Amino acid sequence: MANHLFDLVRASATDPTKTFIETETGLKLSYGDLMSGTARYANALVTLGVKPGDRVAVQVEKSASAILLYLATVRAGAVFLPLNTAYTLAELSYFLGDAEPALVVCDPSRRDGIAEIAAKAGVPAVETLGRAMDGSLAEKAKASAEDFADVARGPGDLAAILYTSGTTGRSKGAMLSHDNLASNALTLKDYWRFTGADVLLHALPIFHTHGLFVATNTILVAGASMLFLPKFDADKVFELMPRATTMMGVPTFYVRLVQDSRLTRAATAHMRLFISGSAPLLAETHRLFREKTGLAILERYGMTETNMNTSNPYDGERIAGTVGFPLPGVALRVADPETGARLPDGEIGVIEVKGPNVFSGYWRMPEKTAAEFRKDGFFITGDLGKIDERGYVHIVGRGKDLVISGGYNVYPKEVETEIDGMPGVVESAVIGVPHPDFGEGVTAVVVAEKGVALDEAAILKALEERLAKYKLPKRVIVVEDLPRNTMGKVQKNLLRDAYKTLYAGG
Ligand code: MLC
Ligand code: AMP
Repeated sequence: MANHLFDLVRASATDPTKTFIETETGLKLSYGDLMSGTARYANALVTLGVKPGDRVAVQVEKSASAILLYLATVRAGAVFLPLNTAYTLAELSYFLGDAEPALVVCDPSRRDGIAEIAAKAGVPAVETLGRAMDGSLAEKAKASAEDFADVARGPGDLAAILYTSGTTGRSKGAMLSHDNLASNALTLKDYWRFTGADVLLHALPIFHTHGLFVATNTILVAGASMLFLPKFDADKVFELMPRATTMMGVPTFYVRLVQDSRLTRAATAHMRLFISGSAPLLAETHRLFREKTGLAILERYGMTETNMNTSNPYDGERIAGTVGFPLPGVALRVADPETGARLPDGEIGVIEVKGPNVFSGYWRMPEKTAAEFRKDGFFITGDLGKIDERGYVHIVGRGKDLVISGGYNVYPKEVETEIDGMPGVVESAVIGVPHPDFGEGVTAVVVAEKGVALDEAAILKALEERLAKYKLPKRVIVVEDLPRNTMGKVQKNLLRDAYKTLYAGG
């Protein structure tokens, strides 16, 4: 049966002996193992009652088995819903309640807590999958048959839902179709010249677009290989570079690499391409990297809702501080934020995109979906940018109130709501200010009730139970009041300016 996304994988898995993933423990998974392993997991999913269209929510550590589970979900016609391993039980409860998955898969160490919230959300099944190919789901997969008749899925059918936090209130599940993922993977493979000879150094998490789709899907459709690291670790990166040809990373990876004396032409001699995205790469990082290695980092721009939109060229000039050209098949315009009318090149406006890469909407939120698309089908990214005279797209800021820390999005509203609910707090404003390692550091500016002495450590401790660690403010600053404009709106730009050197010097 035709399964739009998995058929592409099948077509590139021509050599069953070829390595698909090698992990740092030396475990090797070939393309043959991929075919049989995904069949086993797909059979296990069906036995557990997962039906086409059902959501499979997955919060597991990075492993080769986790990739098998992703692809098995696609083969079974179900919808893969990966969740950040940093999410707390309080955060997970919302996702389970909203997505109503048929199955939750979690790390064995988290089973008890997750089983409790899953039961409350009415999720019928909870299974475990550990990093060492262990866990109850791994056992069920091992005991299952190694062939599977793929469930028929067309280009428009859902393959995945990825939650992105909202600027106001609740997280939204971005619904991604088989063709959103397939078309982008094929485009990136060609644009970045991936072939079966490539070996990608994979140090990103696999619960977001960057590590799961941009990296893994591109490798899959090229029939290439990945060296899988559990997380970014400069020692391991230098150890493996002589065996790799490419790496994809968030700017923090490159900030750390350029500070390392081991970064030289010799160390990167085997590498043909370094790609950066998910947050702005400083021109200074680009310059230092080039100076030390002779290689220009290729910066691209994307989003959970849209997959990848633009990229600096493979052959042409890779210009620091720009995100390059719209990818083939992607229509991009810079528009007036109010009207959506296209602005002349050189003018700053909101970036809007349209193409096969763009998602079909937010899960069960038709109004929110409608509000973020123009009538002519363009999606409003909320990023502010301009197009220069050579056609390069520049991102100059964000129209949305969002902080990006080490490539992870933090929506101030979510952190403010938690802080505002604490005893002794009148109000708070959460901002992002320059941070030498994470690009932006989440920072909370808090107003205390009269006579109350607020304690930074106590606020952080209370937040820790509610929010994933990367969302926690790196600093909490207590002030008398917040600056407001005549409309009464908090002037975050003034706060960002006041604290712009808070993290200077490390
Ligand atoms: C970890 N910490 C962070 C953090 N990551 N704090 C803020 N921001 C982050 N991104 C916390 C840790 O919990 C720890 O807290 C402390 O900071 C220091 O940890 P570390 O050991 O230095 O961090 P590390 O584990 O090395 O992680 C940093 C990182 C990682 C940058 C390598 O965050 C990472 O891999 N980020 C990639 C995110 C990503 O994949 N984004 C793609 C989204 S898709 P403590 O208290 O324990 O000391 C997307 C679309 C697109 O955006 O275009 O791609
Ligand atoms: P996410 O919702 O996690 O997918 O994050 C998407 C957001 O990351 C985009 O809307 C941009 O604000 C930002 N982003 C991604 N790539 C880049 C880049 N190369 N430069 C600047 N911002 C980027």
